[in-house]
Amino acid sequence: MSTARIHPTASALSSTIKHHLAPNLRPPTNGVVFAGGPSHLRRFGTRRALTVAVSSSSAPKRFEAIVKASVTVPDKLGDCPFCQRVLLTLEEKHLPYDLKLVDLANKPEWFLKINPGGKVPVVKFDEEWIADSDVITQSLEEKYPDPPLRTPPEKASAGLKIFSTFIGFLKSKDPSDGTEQVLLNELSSFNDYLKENGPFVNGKEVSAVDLSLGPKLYHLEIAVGHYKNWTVPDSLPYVKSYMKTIFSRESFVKTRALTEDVIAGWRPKVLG
Ligand SMILES: N[C@@H](CCC(=O)N[C@@H](CS)C(=O)NCC(=O)O)C(=O)O
Repeated sequence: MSTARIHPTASALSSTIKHHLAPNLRPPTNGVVFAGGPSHLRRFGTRRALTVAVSSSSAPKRFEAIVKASVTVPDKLGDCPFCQRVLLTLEEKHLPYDLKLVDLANKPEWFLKINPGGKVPVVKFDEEWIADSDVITQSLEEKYPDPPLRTPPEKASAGLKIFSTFIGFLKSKDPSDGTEQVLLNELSSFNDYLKENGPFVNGKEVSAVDLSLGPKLYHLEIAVGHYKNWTVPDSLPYVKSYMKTIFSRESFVKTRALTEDVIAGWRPKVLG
């Protein structure tokens, strides 16, 4: 893993976008950090107030997140569900960050120096660049456990096969090859799971698995809607309501890809 010593030059960056916290959530700039767990969070109506304590060790600096750039609109976030997962985690944990957008069709040299694997997302964490959404989100959970987003291991596999079965159906050119039914079976199992355990995977509160699954379901909805004229059937109301709830979350609206990018992103898979 490369370290933060490798720095992209300003001109080499495709783009940097500042993301600001709501004023009442903005960390002070003088080494003061968000402190403690839920006991430090009090709700006033729909607003969340944070009690702060002075500390120099774990101040939440601005994270740098290297993510996919839009291919349809300049300087916009692109359509990578793994990038959105990481951004959702930062948002839900109220951690400030700056985006560095990378054109994946023309990867800049500075990016390949940071991550020779060439994949996004990559996040600068404790002066080190870390790749892979699994590793990044786990590191964030360990370092910033409040609010907790951990999904208990026994629930972590809920909905796990939806993404791969969606891709199978999307790529399929033969309507009778069974890929639609395989996807329906996975969605149906997830519907049963949510009926018993919902509204989120871990019950009442959103957790890490929802932040991973939400962007994938968003891609599913747009891509199969566009390329197959297909929607999640009404016979799966818990899945439909789960999607609606996650897609309308403030963090999701702020980090979601443009519809045109999702459609463009899946085109090679559909045509290939
Ligand atoms: N397992 C990785 C997957 C990341 C991934 O596949 N990212 C895609 C964009 S959605 C990428 O960077 N593709 C560029 C390439 O393969 O050249 C994660 O969870 O972060």
